[in-house]
Amino acid sequence: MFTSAGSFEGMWYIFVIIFSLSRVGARYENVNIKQDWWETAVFYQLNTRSFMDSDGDGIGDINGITTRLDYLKELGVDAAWLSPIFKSAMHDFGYDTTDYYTIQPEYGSMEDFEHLLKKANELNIKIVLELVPNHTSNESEWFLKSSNRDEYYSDWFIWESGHLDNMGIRKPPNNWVSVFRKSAWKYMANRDQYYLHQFGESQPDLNYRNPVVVDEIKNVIKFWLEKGVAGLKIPSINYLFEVDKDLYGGRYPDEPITGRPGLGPDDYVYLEHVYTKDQEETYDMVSQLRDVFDGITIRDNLTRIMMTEADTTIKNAVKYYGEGAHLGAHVPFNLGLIGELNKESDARDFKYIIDRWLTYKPLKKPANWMIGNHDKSRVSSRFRPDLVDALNMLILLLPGIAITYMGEEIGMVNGFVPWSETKDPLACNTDDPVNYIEVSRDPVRTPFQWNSGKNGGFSTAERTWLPVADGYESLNVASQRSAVRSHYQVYRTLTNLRIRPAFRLGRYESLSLNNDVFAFKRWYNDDTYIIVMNVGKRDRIVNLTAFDLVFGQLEVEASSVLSSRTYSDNVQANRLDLAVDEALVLRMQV
Ligand SMILES: *[C@@H]1O[C@H](CO)[C@@H](O)[C@H](O)[C@H]1NC(C)=O
Ligand SMILES: *[C@@H]1O[C@H](CO)[C@@H](O)[C@H](O)[C@H]1NC(C)=O
Ligand SMILES: *[C@@H]1O[C@H](CO)[C@@H](O)[C@H](O)[C@H]1NC(C)=O
Ligand SMILES: CC(=O)N[C@H]1CO[C@H](CO)[C@@H](O)[C@@H]1O
Ligand SMILES: [Ca+2]
Ligand SMILES: [Ca+2]
Repeated sequence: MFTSAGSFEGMWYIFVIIFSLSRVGARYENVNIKQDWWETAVFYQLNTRSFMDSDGDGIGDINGITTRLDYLKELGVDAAWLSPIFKSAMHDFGYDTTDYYTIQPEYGSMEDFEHLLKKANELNIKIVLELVPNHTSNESEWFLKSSNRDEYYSDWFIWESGHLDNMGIRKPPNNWVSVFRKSAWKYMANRDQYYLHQFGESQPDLNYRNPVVVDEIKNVIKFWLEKGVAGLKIPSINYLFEVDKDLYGGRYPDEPITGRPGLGPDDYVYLEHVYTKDQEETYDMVSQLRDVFDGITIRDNLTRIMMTEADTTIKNAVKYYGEGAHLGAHVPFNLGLIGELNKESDARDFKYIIDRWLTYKPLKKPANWMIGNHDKSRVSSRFRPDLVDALNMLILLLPGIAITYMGEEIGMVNGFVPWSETKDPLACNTDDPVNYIEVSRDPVRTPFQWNSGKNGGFSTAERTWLPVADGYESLNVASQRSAVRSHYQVYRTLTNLRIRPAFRLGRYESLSLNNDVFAFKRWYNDDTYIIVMNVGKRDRIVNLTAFDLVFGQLEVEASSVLSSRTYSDNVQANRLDLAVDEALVLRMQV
């Protein structure tokens, strides 16, 4: 449904036509620039389980999302990306799929999902789903058949025999360690072999050297695109392939030891992952999968996008854009702001990490910016609550695509989840009721805070799947919506601003004005903006005339919640005082 050509008519391209007189001389410019829907979109990552519970079982669901689409519209979101909703054994909350063609029953039915698509389509909000292709669940039919050596499925996973040591004890094939700690190999008695799992024990890796597996994954992609989703997000894409064992006499080689102090052989970072990550074959596979998206794009005359996530080096990360005719992902995630900036970062670090992506990415491809996700500590907690507005200014006003993890628009903080209620397998695998907190991802997955009512308005249940974070009585959508100044109000102002040509099409230049103040300029013809933020620990005075052609007075378009400035105030370019965490969007007056 919703795939017939023309049903998205009028959204195919945003035409921006600007006639303007240049300041020097009377040169007449006629700019006609085509932008496809996704190239400057605001994406919103919804953790399905935690967004909105419609039936009172304490677990978020699809109908819950449908009832809150108007909230996304109000925020200025163009596309919602839903964390995994396919049928799952739920050991890793959807990242362990049992059936790629079915919806997890506790989230709803296929009809519920189709209804969501229809409603979203009416509001002009695109829906992107998450597909986890590196592994299935150990409870998937594919894996169960494979472990029973079913002829068709036998070679769908990575099976190895291991060996007996000199005491006659069975040992795994090699020293590989899983991302979730301990050996990446698990013995299955019925097959008398080990299977590889790069993540949890319940997540056996699929065998991408088997063309039948590749075909099946392509069918899954087709199935969901034909249903009408606007794209798919694929996590951990750089784990798809392991080294070709035929190059090593038919045995997977040990990975070298990093030699970093304080680590044991159970720790993932104990090893250098030269044989299990970032293998060269991955880029060709991405290009093959991209062809499936493009096939449907052409058929329906509506671009379907592929978003990929790979935690890797900058040079590997930008390879996912593809090269020449060998196209890669539309949106290869830029994890720099999430992974490399924190409360200790100064203005130079901000400039370095932001400019790095723009430097390495292919010139004509759009950049993308995200500051939070379901795996990393909340922005309020990882930085400071008062820096939330500055960081939202970054992701929404830098050139390209913006991606917000739900709750960052109101500055939600990490929840506290006691050991007894801990659900994240990464935390449970520590077997450590004290230090689990350092790796647990539950605190960023606590229920969304809608209002000051029971369970923050998320659910009517007695108990929610994870406890609602403390402080929800004051930190919630309802209170920020009715406040004159709030993170929510700033976020909405920013999504409105980014529609202007200077942000959609304009050029970019950045400066660290000193160690504490980062600033960037966006401009299109005569329309010039400066976004300036004090990320340091003391008040500073800066001189914005350090930017070329910036002088005189600037007008405030947006300001962080605690700033002394408000909309339409004027500031002097050559002398601007900024309090700690203060951030401003300024427009040059001509
Ligand atoms: C594709 O859609 C756009 C916008 O609706 C339209 O202008 C264009 O003619 C369409 N192209 C084809 C081949 O149908
Ligand atoms: C799947 O793995 C989990 C975690 O190791 C285990 O508890 C469960 O019994 C396994 N299920 C099957 C069907 O092997
Ligand atoms: C700001 O910089 C400009 C250009 O370097 C300089 O002329 C001006 O005096 C500076 N303003 C202040 C207040 O220092
Ligand atoms: C950022 C991201 O998508 N992380 C996921 C990577 O894959 C593992 C296992 O599938 C998940 O647990 C992570 O959440
Ligand atoms: Ca529910
Ligand atoms: Ca793999």
